[in-house]
Amino acid sequence: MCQRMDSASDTIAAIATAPGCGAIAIVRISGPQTLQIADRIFSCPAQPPSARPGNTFVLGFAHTPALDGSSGDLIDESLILIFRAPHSYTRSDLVEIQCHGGTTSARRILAAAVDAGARPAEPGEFTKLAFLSGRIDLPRAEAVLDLVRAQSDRASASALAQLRGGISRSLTTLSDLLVSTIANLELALDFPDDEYAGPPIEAAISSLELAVKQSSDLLSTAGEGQLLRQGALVVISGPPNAGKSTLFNCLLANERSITDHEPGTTRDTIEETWILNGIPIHLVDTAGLNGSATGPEADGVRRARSMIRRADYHLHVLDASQSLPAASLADLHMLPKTESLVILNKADLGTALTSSDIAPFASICASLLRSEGLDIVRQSLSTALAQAPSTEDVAHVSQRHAAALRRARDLLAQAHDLLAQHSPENQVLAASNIYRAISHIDALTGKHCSEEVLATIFASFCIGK
Ligand SMILES: Nc1nc2c(ncn2[C@@H]2O[C@H](COP(=O)(O)OP(=O)(O)O)[C@@H](O)[C@H]2O)c(=O)[nH]1
Ligand SMILES: [Mg+2]
Repeated sequence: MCQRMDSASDTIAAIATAPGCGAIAIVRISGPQTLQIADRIFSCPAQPPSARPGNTFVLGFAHTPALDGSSGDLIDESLILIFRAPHSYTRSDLVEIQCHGGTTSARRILAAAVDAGARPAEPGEFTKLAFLSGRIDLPRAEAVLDLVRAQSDRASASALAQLRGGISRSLTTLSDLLVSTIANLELALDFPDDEYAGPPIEAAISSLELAVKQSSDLLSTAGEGQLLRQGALVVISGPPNAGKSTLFNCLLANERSITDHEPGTTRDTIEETWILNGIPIHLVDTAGLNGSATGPEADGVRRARSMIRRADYHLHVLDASQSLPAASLADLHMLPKTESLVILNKADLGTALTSSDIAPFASICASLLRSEGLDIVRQSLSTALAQAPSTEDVAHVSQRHAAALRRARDLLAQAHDLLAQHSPENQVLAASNIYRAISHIDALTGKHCSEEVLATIFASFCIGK
């Protein structure tokens, strides 16, 4: 386990709810001084907070710290929830004071807690304490952030599966397998001439095959994990007046972008988040690719091209009622063929342009004005983004997990090949590879990891979590 931070001996406090107008706001306090601080800033009938059992709550008044018998200035009528160590989120004493929403009460209660001896918490510090106290491992701590940030039900289900140990269990199984493999291997290395050295080596070879497979299985969830966490940047492009903004509005089911028969109506890039089958999509409408544009329209075209370069996927709209000018054909062929879908729009006006003219690009015939072809666009986009979406609520490894798992898997595959050569020197090298793979897995679970890694992970949390 990583070394406990000095801050484990501090008592930290933060507003745990988002700023702004809301029904209630919550101030969280945790650490060894929590109950003494609560007694100084919270008054309730009968017993003070510190005399109450854990897992209880009581209605009372939050106030500025009481001094020498004086009761302090009233802040708000509030509820206090008391959690006693080790039965709390951080495993330390913890209270949550629920006051009226808005910004004033919570801010004043936090200030009162700080006056009474608490330190303002850093981002993610409550979850960091939960990790440092051993209550949750690192993948579970990261899942808390994923859950808070989830933009869709699917992303939230994946984060919850990770919070409930989906990834941790697989990593423990893998780590246990490697530890027993190394034990077998060490035995064979200690007694190389022993007639019993052969079977352990063979067992280690099979175990490594299994370990490589387990790593690959976890890694196979990374692509979808990235999609659920970050979403996909889908850019709508095409020549002016083809129906790009009409497509944008149809997909969002919202008249977000202005459409008009006049070319050059959309001058800037317009971005909205849209959830398609649980995948957060950052959908961007762009200015038409007009090579002869000048002034602000030319700026819009530059912005469109810059967006197109960054896109994960392209929806390229063409007016199918007219033949395609050479410049527009050239623009189309700048796009990656496997990550693009062409919408042959305005089919109601005729089909001068057909799918064979734009082969090998995949295309869909549509009349967006009549909402025809939209379902196929949605379906094709969803399939293109998540080839084989997971059907159950499975956890998905993050980019951090994937990077470490790839290193571990490569080391294990090499170890496997080295052992298969049946030479004592290679067996020593193989053992060293397995030890290194174990250390990558330990860094993943947080069993051994640097303060630097932890700081990076928890810095992306919000304050109060
Ligand atoms: N006939 C017909 N007109 C369409 C269709 N889709 C869009 N339009 C019209 O084409 C014009 C340009 O559309 P717009 O979405 O602004 O094109 P953009 O410049 O590519 O964004 C508007 O007058 C739309 O109403 C369609 O399927 N059929
Ligand atoms: Mg437009």
